[in-house]
Amino acid sequence: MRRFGNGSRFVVTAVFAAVAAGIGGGAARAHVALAAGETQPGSYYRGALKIPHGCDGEATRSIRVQIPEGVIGVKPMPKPGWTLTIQKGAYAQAYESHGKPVTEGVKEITWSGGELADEFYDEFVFTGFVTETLAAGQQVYFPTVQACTKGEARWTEIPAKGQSAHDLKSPAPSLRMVSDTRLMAQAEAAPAGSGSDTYTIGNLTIASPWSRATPGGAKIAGGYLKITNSGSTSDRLVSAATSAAGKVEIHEMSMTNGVMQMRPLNDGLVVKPGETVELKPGGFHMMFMDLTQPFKQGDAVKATLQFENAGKIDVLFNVGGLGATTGSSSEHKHH
Ligand SMILES: [Cu+2]
Repeated sequence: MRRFGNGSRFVVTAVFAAVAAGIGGGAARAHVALAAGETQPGSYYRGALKIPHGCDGEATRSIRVQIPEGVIGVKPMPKPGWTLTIQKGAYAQAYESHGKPVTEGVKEITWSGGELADEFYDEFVFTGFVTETLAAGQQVYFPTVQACTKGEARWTEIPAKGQSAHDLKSPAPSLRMVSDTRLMAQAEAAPAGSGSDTYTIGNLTIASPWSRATPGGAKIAGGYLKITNSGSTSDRLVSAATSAAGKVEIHEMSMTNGVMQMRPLNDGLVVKPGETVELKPGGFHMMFMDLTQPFKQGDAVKATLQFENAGKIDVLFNVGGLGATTGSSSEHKHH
């Protein structure tokens, strides 16, 4: 009964919201927006501005879009029947692209001189690189002015803190930064495997460390292994480090509200006496972050594990293929 009550209240709220939007005028119509509203920092992005209609029935004659800071190397796609102009400018900071500093680039694109009837739909496309100065969870905006035969529509509103884009009449097209944890979570769903390398330090045995090749542009990779404690006291994997990654975290994965999520274990991972703890896809794992270069199949990534009692030990993570479920099939480059 309670559930039902909540459900109907939600429906009522939704109806009110729709009515309110109607009063606002025009807001009930589709917005100018980006076809792909999410991307990963540190990756190339293809932006397609969707133009669902003109201005109050008038045909669209030009589209002008501003490029936000942090999106560099932008190139618009020419469009038959439209004149393309770009405005370049200095970036607020220098970025690195292919090992070279970049300080300026396209800040504004205009497609003009064409005619897109109110009854028709079209897309205006550009590509660019979304730098890692943008963080997951962050949103950037591409204010767009749509000029029509008569009048214009300014898709330039940016939500204030605590405000949602849904509250705005003419929101600027937005792009949300996502981390590739979702990508990882998918990979994590693969079954566990095992390698063949074994390391011993004190009372601990570390078996078959392995990882997976990283898909293009991915900056994180999982690390898997088994730790067996044959001693009589507890130990703890405190941290790990490698020159192959900016940092390494120890993660736990869990289902929360039907969504696979991972969180760092800031106190490390305890291995009780007589126990084996397995770091595997879908469970505890190490997360190599800010990779200095992609992990390729056949690589052996050296990392130092730090245990509270047993101390430090260097191990090699054998990198399997993209869909690898084990490191054992990969070449062993050591010895
Ligand atoms: Cu993780």
